[in-house]
Amino acid sequence: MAQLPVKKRRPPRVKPGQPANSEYPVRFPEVVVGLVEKRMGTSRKTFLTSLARSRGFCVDDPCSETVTHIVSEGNSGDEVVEWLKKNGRPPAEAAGDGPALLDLSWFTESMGAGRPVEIEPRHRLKVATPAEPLEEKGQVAPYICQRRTPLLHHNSALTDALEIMAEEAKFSGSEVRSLAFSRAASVLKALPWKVERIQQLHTVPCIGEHSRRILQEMLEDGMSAEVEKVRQSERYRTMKLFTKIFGIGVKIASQWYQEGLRTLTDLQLHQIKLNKEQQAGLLHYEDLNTPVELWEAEAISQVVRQVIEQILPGATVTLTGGFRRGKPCGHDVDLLISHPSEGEEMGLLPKVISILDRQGFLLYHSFHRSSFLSLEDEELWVSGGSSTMDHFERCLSIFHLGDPAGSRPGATGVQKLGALWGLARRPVPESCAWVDLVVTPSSQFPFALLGWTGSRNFERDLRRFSKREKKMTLNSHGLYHLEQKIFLPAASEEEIFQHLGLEYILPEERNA
Ligand code: 8DG
Ligand code: CA
Ligand code: CA
Repeated sequence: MAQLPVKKRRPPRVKPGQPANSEYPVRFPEVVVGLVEKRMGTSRKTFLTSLARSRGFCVDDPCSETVTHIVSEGNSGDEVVEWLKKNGRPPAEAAGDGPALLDLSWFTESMGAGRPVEIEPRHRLKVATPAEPLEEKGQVAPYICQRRTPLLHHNSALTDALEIMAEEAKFSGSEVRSLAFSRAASVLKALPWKVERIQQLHTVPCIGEHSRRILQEMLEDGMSAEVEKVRQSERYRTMKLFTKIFGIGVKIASQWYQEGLRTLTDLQLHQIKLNKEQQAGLLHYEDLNTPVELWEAEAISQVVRQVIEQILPGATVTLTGGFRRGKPCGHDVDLLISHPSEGEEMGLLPKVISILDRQGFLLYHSFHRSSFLSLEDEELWVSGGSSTMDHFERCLSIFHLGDPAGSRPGATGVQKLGALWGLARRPVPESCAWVDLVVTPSSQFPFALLGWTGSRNFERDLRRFSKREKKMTLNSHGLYHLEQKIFLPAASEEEIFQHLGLEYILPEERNA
């Protein structure tokens, strides 16, 4: 897809008497390098300056306010701070607020790569007296599963903008670009402080060039023209409308858009063929896109619990997904069903569905038999082993939440749920919600719980971390060591984190 026009950044001012940056076009306006002369010497500094400029880098006096990356050779961090102070840089700034203090290794790697490489801890010079809290100095872990990401954070205007860009990239079929924006949004959610200047992000990982440009616009102008253009575009709005129909992905929505369809009525007028799940999604479009509230999710859990209790006493029903992460509402309800004695859960779900259906709770359901053969099945671990799709017995259903008076004739189940409306403090209109019912054997329960709690970004990185850093495959069925060829059993989520050498992250801290 063609790139949207991007607001041009003015290159930093050149001080009188300094060699001009303008001899070569500036390719990375967000990075301004300052080379510290101490121990480097004048001639080497001149040589490195020319080299950097010929590669499109901006180089300025290390004591200038525009400098974002201060590079030195053969000095300790404290020596550089001292030198900067002597040469006119205020102490607080010299000690690390804003520009990163870097070893020459960052510079040489960047020259080699032909672009500013991401700053890693090994590049940074250690300063004995930090002037800022650690987080401000960029001590942010690179993987989402190593960070605590609360539901409420300090940077929602910025993350909203990046998430629109991520969504737009997904609508354009670019998963890679979408993920890059999503990762940048996730890292901002984990910062325990509000970003006010782009310079504060120089040591924060996972923020690519495009995200940085958007953030810079947002921080300087309070809005991003590029994001606004996406938000207003007919394509983005139509794609959003269509992909909110359950079972409609980017491919179909995009095809409809290209055929000139723009509204839900257009789909009906053109007699578009839909499968049963999509028909149900379209039929209840409004209701299903009205967020489910926590108390509704709890009422549904309670109904399922009561039905299960009749069939298999001792079975458990756990509310997972966003609600377990502390969200007050969600797009659906994710319920995990299990039983402490392995095997007892087999054959339970069809019976539960049949009772719920008889009692008038289900407006739609589709049952998926377990496609799980055994843990020893190599396919589950080696190729595609960390896919988010799992193999549990499962039922996707639309729950009728009914009306409080139970006015639907003969719908006793709805009346029962009506009694549960007692949980609500205000009148409840007739409504419905998607409910995912998933059955897991008890030995896999902790893995399923971890997998279904989300967020999707958290799960993706947890699996990426397991594979890359630990040579293990993690999915909702278990954890497998690819080199030792052994399974690592766990009785709780905490044990899974332990196997992976990670600090335990509470569900409420997984809102990446
Ligand atoms: P929301 O409903 O509150 O909007 O968000 P959510 O609860 O975080 O998202 P979700 O789409 O309901 O997904 C919940 C988690 O379930 C998510 O981390 C992905 C995970 N999940 C699995 N296996 C499978 C699977 O086979 N299909 C789907 N759709 N999700 C799965 O672990
Ligand atoms: Ca959910
Ligand atoms: Ca779900």
